Amino acid sequence: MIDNTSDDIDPKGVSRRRFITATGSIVGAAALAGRATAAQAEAVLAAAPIADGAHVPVLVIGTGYGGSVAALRLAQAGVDVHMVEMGMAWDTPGPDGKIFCSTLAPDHRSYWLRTRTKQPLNYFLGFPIDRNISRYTGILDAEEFGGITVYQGRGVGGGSLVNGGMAVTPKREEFGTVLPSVNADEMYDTYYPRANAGLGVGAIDPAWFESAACYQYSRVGRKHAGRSGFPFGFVPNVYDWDYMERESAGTATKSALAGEILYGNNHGKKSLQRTYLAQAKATGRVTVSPLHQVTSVAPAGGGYTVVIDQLDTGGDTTTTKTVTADRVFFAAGSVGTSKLLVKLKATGVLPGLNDEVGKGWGDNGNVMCGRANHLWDPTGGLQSTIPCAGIDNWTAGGVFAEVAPLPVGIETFASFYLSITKNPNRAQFSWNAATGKVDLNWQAAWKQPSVTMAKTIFDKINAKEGTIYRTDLFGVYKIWGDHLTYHPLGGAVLNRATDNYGRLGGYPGLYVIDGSLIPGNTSVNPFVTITALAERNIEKIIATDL
Ligand code: FAE
Repeated sequence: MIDNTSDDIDPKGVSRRRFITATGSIVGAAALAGRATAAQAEAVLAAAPIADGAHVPVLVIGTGYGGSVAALRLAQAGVDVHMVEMGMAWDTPGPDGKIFCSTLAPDHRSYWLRTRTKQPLNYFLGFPIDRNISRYTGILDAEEFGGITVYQGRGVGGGSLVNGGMAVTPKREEFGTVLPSVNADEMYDTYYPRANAGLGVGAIDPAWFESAACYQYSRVGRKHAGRSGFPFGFVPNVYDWDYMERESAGTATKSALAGEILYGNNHGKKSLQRTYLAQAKATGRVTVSPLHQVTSVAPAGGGYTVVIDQLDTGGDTTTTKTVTADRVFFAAGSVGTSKLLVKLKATGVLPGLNDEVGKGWGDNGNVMCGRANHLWDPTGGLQSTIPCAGIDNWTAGGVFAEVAPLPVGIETFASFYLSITKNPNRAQFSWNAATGKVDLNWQAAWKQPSVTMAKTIFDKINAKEGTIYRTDLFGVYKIWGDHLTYHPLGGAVLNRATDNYGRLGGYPGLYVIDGSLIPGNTSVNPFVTITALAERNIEKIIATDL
């Protein structure tokens, strides 16, 4: 039997079992890791919790892609910005000397206010692999709605803290379906290049790829795709590829090669803390309040009154603050922004928001599956957590399937895939007065089109290779990971809930600037498009509104 009990570190003190067994070595490890993680921490914005009663020119709700672009560009234009983030700063090493824990040993740092992990891939060899953890304001939120679990990053840097770093610009010919009201020439000439530069997007060295042990799983994926006639290609990423080569050579502390990804990367990944937020910090005009959650935004004499709960690491409110802001940017992510706007409209705080608010939400067609390879086709016991390639059958079959790692540290003979599909279903957020919460009406059955599309690739590969699907990764005899999404999009769709630049009609000075603007699907992984759209919108807003 797999041991599901936790070896967690008490978030308020020192480790239990680990302290006793590893006192000597942990000190050395902390000293080493502390040096390396200091570089990571250096770039983080200085936390300067906002004072009750404060007035700020601009308040940004959330510190993910949209929020970071807005903060940087406004600061560069000479405006002081305060960012409010419900998650932690993630700038201080824990008792083990590391800021983030690995996927193989999730502890209290892993999940947002849970006492048991909720791992996306939650079974192995048919056994459940979730484990007990201490309740803490951890980095990954597995937010459960009726028909779907939505994974989101929590902390200064938003989703960039937990994501796979795949930085994909949609194909030019698909853009009309992604953002129909946006001028594609402007996006491809100006804003996508600006976003890619700002994010530090790079590509793997193809020669190194051919020889790297940690990408055997991708080479197997390529071989199988090719033999079934599917187009296959490299995918850009924000991971520092030179650093990964050094990890592989044994000259740098391992991160992607040590199972770090879902709960943060201690080295190597260029999260927003190292890119947009580091630049924002350099302006001297941006401050941030971590562990602060916005609950209300109400009009107040030309500006807005913002109510904010300050949280402790157990998730309890320690203080409620009321501040005022001339302008407020909603950048709380697709779910966070939609929930706030739907609640504020329904409870009469912002009654003039239009009826499109809460609509047009999609899961970017996410669905996962694994295939069981033959014993002569191993995928490697060492797998980089950073995906670098995918099967592109979007045009013919509506699927872009990334060849994903299964970094469990042993040979599994499995190929694993996260597919983005052209799922047409869209859900709506609504206020539930009885529970005082916002619901999402996504139905579990709405994933079926995604499964059907993904099967156009993997049924064919299985037939060609004489292989079968893995049935032990998402439950007992369950093939499809069809209960979740990593890519929530929509809920305050551009040119519908807002004007064509994210302005909320009827409320001058209120803006939406995150993934909620995008109507449910980007045909590829979404954060480059979220960043590029934010670059486009903030440029217009600075030029015309300030
Ligand atoms: P986001 O980055 O989610 O930031 C919103 C921030 O607002 C968060 O930090 C929240 O904690 C905070 N917040 C929410 N509500 C409040 C409130 N009321 N008060 C204060 N703060 C609040 O939004 N995308 C890719 O393109 N490539 C990938 O490889 C990829 N892999 C992923 C893997 C995982 C496991 C996950 C979860 C996501 C992945 N994504 C990937 C999706 C990507 O991270 C996501 O689309 C963006 O982070 C969304 O950016 P936003 O700016 O919309």
